Amino acid sequence: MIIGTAGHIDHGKSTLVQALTGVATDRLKEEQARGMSIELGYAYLPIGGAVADPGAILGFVDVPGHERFLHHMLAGVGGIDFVLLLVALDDGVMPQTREHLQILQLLGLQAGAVILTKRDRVDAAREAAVRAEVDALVRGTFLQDCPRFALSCRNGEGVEELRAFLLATASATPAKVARGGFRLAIDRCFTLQGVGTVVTGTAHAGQVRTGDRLVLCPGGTPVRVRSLHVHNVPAAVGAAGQRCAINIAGAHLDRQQVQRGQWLVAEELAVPTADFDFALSLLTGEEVRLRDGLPVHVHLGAENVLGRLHVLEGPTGTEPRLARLTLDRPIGALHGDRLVVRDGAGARTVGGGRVLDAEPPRRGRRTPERLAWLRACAQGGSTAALAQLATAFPDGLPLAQWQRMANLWGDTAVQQLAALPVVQAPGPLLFCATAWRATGDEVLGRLAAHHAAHPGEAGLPATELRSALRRRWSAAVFDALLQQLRSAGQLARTGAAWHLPEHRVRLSQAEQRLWARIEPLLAAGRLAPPRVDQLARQLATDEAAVRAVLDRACQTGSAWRVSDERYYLPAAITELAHTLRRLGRGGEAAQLQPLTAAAVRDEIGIGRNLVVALLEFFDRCGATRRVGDAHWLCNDPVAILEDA
Ligand SMILES: Nc1nc2c(ncn2[C@@H]2O[C@H](COP(=O)(O)OP(=O)(O)OP(=O)(O)O)[C@@H](O)[C@H]2O)c(=O)[nH]1
Ligand SMILES: [Mg+2]
Repeated sequence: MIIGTAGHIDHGKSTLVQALTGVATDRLKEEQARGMSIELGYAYLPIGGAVADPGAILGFVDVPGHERFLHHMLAGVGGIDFVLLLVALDDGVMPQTREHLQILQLLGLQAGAVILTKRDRVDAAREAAVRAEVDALVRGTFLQDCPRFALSCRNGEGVEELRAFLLATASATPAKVARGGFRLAIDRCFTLQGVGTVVTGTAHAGQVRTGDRLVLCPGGTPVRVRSLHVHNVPAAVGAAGQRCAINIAGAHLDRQQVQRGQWLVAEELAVPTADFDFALSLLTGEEVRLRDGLPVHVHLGAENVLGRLHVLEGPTGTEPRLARLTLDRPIGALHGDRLVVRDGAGARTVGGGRVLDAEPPRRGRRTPERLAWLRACAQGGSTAALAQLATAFPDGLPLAQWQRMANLWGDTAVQQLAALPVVQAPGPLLFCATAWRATGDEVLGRLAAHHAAHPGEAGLPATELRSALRRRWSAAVFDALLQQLRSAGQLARTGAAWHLPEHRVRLSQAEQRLWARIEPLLAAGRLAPPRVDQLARQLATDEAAVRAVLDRACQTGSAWRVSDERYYLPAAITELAHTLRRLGRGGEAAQLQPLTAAAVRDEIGIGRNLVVALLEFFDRCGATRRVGDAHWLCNDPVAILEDA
């Protein structure tokens, strides 16, 4: 458990941490000279039992109370689980007591205790008055019903009770679930003699082990974990909810470029963002100051960055506002991260909230679809948001983007997705299963209408079907839909034409009569059937009529068009495909051989020009590829023809 202090300057935070842990956290010369904290202080207290077990150690983050160092306070409280809000009994509730509490509330903290300090300085009447002030302060906040301790660090009264309470609370608090990719909010970076670069911070998700490869975000520098300390003791594994000190190394690592505010993350999470959408809770009184593009300081994790605030919608009912932050520079931010927003001068807290979508689109930020997606993200998180997939991402949501939102990878992601109403398409992209089926139905409906209107046509090519959808689906995604319908037996393809499986091109009676005379001539010609003009002459018919019937026969799958002049029966083409496969694979030698016109001609004994036309036909089918004068097999020609 990580415990943070909070409260007004000089109310005794650092003194209390020292009384509890024995560690003096004000270590800077300036802090000692001025008698106040400036930077964050860290201390650890073993719970008892094995000290080497990081789970048995309480971590303390001591923050400064001075309002000028509020940005340090914000960097410190981003990763705490439990807060000690200190109120000195002589001073009572002061401005930073209120401001710190507001910040903790905005960060969504759930647990803590109020500590009334300097009891040695006041009488019972004063203590009662301050208790009443505290009652009013915490009403309606997460600290409303929390335990209170009155104590003195001067004479030690009450300190033991508090320590016992914290140890008991920590023992009763289950460890955080450390799932997903690792994330650590860096709050310090230093160089240790003989060790190298060390970063410290609170792990927000996942686990880290010696040898792991991680990335600095933003920056993108890859590093390797040399060793680590968890809660100040050497450890093999660090996990979410623990303070870690990690010794990192990397060929491109420059100590000067590692800063508080950066994250150390698993590779798949290293996607910095300069704008994100979030659920904004405003502090009372800030509403009137709100305007589009308001300059603000954004505090997220240990980061502090300038940006502009744009309200997107709301508030509606009890729901917070939806807003976008456009930052001056990219930072590491993920769905679910808490943040605090202060005014441009860094003097006032404006509000705070939770990141909903860290990879928002540039355009259409306020469309009803977009707002519905954000509302779903706010209410049910990354999984529930998928219910809005159809409208928010009609062209698919990149799988990796959703995985970053959910911080869900590997088998866990596969299992979770399998249980959800989504379809994975090439990209990989996620589609709403219902919308996916509806698009399939739309395609089937369009084809049914086409068949009814044009019974003599084989069907429609994929490109035409896709452009009719008026959606920006890629050819690959649309093809996946068609293939799925085909596997399900709902769709078939002849040549390039997609059609309903039961659809047959019907030749008119006149066409059928002519085809019945053409077919035997093609069959007799076998691997060298007559040209169109020769057929017309032999049958004493118009050449255009012969060509029209041949084209129609191609649509029904009864013939193949090899060139403008030459049509083959399927049996002959299949025979050629077998021959080319055998020759191209090098026969017994089993080594790819070039298919030159001469070699093929020698094998099948037909004219050179015809062989050239056939090889070009197989090129077009995708079975062979021309390189110089030769053609090389690149796919199985027999399989390709069967598939077509
Ligand atoms: N009499 C009395 N003095 C105390 C007690 N606790 C702290 N002090 C004194 O109060 C002064 C401020 O204490 P700190 O612990 O530095 O206060 P802080 O809250 O850490 O202050 P910042 O970090 O600067 O916000 C010091 O001089 C302490 O000795 C107490 O219980 N009784
Ligand atoms: Mg202090």
